[in-house]
Amino acid sequence: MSSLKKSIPEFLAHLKSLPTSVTASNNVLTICVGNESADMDSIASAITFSYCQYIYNQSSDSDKDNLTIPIIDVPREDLSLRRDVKYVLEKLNIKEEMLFFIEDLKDMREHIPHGAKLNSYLVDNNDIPKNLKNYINNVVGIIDHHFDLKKHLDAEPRIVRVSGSCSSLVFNYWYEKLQGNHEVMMNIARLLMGAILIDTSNMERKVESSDRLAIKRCQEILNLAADEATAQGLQDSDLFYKEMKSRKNDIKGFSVSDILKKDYKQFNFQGKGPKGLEIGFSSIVKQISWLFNKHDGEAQFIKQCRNFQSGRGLDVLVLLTSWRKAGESHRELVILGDPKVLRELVERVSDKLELQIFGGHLDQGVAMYKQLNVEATRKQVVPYLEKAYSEVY
Ligand SMILES: [Mn+2]
Repeated sequence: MSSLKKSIPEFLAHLKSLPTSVTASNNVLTICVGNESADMDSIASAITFSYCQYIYNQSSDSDKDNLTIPIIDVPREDLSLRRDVKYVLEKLNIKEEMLFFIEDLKDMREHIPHGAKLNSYLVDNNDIPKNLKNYINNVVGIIDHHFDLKKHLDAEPRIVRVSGSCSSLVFNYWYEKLQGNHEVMMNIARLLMGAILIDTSNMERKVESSDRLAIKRCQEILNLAADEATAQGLQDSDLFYKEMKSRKNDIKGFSVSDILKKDYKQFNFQGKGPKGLEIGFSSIVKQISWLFNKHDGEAQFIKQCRNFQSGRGLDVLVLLTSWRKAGESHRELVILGDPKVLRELVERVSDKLELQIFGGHLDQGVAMYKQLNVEATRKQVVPYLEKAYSEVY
């Protein structure tokens, strides 16, 4: 085993330098993967978890050669749609070529020895992402802040609890396990803080005790940084947040399909029938009227949405827009699909989400609502609609 790779970029470059047959030890290849939206939280959590596991294993005699590879669950070319993530990674000298994406996972799967197993830690997710079901054999550990699907009950750790950001749970887990190892904590604090601040709107919304604890610990560590260069200006979390947020909200120059897939999750809702409902959710950082203006008007925009819908084999496509204006949060919900299905679904979630129609019509297979319950994000909207579906079908 070569010498200890101390920083995150060194660790990632080390992983990249090894052939797959070496990373698979004892006929097992171990990865860590976030959810398919591949947002800052998922990416930061997966990289950090793998890095800390590596540092931790180095101090044990038996596990020294066990490596965990962080996987980002989108194609490599889609990283460019995440301008906030790119900004943070660049700031920390983590280069795109050091990262592993879906294509890399597929490639690894082909190159591990015949009969070898692929084990996965899940972060920001508590079941195997749908598109990876055929690649992953076992789930060995979970840290997540989504609704607990009560699967993989023997995973270790298995931490699934309410938290503004999964990154807070990942930070606290390793902070305790590595007993506050100062150098390692300094490395991960800078990455995880980015995700925590984005997920909690700079510690103003969705903040839980786990987030407060993680941010307090991160700031203590960054304040101890020997010099400005080491902390890279990250002690000023307000400024850091503003820089990230403006990049996250910058979707200028993206095509409609880019906008729809930038922060996207797809599900198959199970009813009594055999087929289920294939449904996609795109979270979007701009108001629907802004999207119409920038993309040749309502008719053209909706047409592109329908193309996206048929391209992905979706029965229903839901756009969840959110933006802030003068300190107030706003949300809209746009739903496309078969009129009868839409009517059944909307009827059952309308009260909870406080929906007010402002465009389209259910009979035409597309309806647009103001969502006055601005606290409900995709994390809540998905289970509401899933429950509605299971009540009817
Ligand atoms: Mn998350």
